[in-house]
Amino acid sequence: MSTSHEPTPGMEKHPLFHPPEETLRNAHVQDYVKVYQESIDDPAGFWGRIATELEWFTPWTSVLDWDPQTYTGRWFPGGTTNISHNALDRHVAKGYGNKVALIWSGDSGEERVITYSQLLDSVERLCHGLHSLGLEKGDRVSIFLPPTPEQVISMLACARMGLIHSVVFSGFSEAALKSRMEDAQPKLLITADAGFRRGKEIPLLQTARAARTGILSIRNTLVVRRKDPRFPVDASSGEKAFDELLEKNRKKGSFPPAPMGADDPLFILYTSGTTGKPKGIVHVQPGYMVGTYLTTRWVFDIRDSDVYFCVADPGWITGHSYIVYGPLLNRTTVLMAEGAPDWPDPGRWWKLIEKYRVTVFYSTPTAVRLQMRHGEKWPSGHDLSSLRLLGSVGEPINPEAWMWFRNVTGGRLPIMDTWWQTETGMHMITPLPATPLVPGSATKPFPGVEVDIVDKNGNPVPDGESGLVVIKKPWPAMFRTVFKDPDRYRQYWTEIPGMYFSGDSARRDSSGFYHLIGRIDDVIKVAGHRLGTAEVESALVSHPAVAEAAVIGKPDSLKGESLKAFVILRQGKKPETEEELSSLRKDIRHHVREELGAIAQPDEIEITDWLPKTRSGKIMRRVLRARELGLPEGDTSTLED
Ligand code: 6R9
Repeated sequence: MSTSHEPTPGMEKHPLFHPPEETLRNAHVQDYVKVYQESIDDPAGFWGRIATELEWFTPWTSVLDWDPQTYTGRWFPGGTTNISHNALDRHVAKGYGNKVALIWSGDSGEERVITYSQLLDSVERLCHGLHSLGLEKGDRVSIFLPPTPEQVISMLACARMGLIHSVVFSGFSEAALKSRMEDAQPKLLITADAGFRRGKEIPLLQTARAARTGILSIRNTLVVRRKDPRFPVDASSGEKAFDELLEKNRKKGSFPPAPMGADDPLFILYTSGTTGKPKGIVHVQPGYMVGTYLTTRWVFDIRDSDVYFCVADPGWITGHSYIVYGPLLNRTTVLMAEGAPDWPDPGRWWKLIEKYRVTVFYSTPTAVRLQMRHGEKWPSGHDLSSLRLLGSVGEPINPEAWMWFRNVTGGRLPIMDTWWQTETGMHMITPLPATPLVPGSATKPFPGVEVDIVDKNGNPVPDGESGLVVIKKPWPAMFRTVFKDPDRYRQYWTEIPGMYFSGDSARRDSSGFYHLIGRIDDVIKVAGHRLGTAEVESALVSHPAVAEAAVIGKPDSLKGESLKAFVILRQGKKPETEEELSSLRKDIRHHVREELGAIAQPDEIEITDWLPKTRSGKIMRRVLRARELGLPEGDTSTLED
């Protein structure tokens, strides 16, 4: 086998990289081909064996109960378990209570270190507190917090009691938080007096207070006093201080974890789809637990000595699966950073890696490209020798960024380019540390996962040609439903009958490597954040000057994709001067920020008199995009004039 520095020639247009000897020797999975084949030949045997590595209160009666009529996969039916028990108590009982669970680095450099025992203690105290507030299994709790230990504690406490958490990214606007809560109907909202980013204060509580008005299901708001430990909460509207609730329950002792079965939800996470309304993706405890446990273990080759750093925010699925649940299930020391990668300077993350001797670094293509712009002097100014594995997620990573990431971290580390989705809950197409790599390819399916590239009718397309990415068999961390919207769940399985359709396109090369291309639906990934064009359009048309709007994604050298909006103005709203035009554009951008949040602001706004539409009145974004990018327009026979 060649060494890490010697690419194997002849592999399509990219070199093939092999893992360093040390990685190969220690990898949990040494022989991918064999393990994969076995997992596909006997999926129940495979997943069943993995599930026994975790603790169950009652054993399952079968591994999978699949209903092809409703596309419902019940994993480990008959069994009960609890993900917080497996992420906390299990380790403490085995004598790892003093192991560090969380290292937190705040926006302005504050540090907190929390052991597994301490984390369990906080979680149990919060459970007692939530119990005293009358919360019961199945109740929803919305969590609108910055990435802080309290966010993790809140998620785990909900999981322990069987409450369904719905974490809302703290960068979202009042309207975005409100619409998610209107759907989830939580009994409790957990937020903070403030968040911080680039040294600036973010008034989370103000946003939360405004968003909760009119949502009658909410009885209490729990306020983390992140900025001011003496901040006066408004008791008259049901606000309570998070720290006081924990303090009050200091001596209450353990809180028994609720037994959670195959149908019991762990969380709802809202994500963008092709309509204006985000979908509440529901995950259940047992299957999600097994899927995130194993993928974290095998993809990152977790060992007890690891310090694992994932740059996501728990407000997104990556944070749920690969900051909180997967790593803690594996008894990992997790480094969690609040704030921006380039504040106070572009060395922020590299400095953290050096300081905490990080071994596994899970980042994003946009962050890598941002670091590329700042230049090699930032990573090279730090001792990164502790690193042994890298990861990437959220969007395709271009080979140039892949090579840069590898080169600035010593030129020998394997990069796990993990393809997956909010819906899949866990990694689906991903390298393992011991498998060969092609820059820009997520390589091959994870064991137990059956992927294919097909056409619209579900027929496999030949290798080398692009097609639609489908999953052909159920997998443990699959989502259970779309909250209150079973039809939308069904659509995932009926668009290409009998298979789960991801919305992505890709091609598989002659060596079986998958090359992800991007979404083929009206979902855009801007800096790895998932946005629906329809959501942004409905925010645009709610501006008083806007009559109609269409949004497309354009290739962007930093963010992967950027947003361009085409806008038809209402009669009489047309600006007369350049100055008026520029101030109107600013105002529209600001309006979208207020409606959805900063991540959804269009990068470009073009005022137009015409939008391409079908005869039935649907905007043909495809045509707009082709014109914008100078590409062939494809079939325009349905175009109106
Ligand atoms: C985990 C996450 C899912 C969409 C997915 C795809 C894109 C994610 C990728 C990737 C290429 C990768 N995506 N990882 N594309 N290579 N390694 O991002 O979930 O926010 O639901 O987005 O992200 O387009 O369909 P989510």
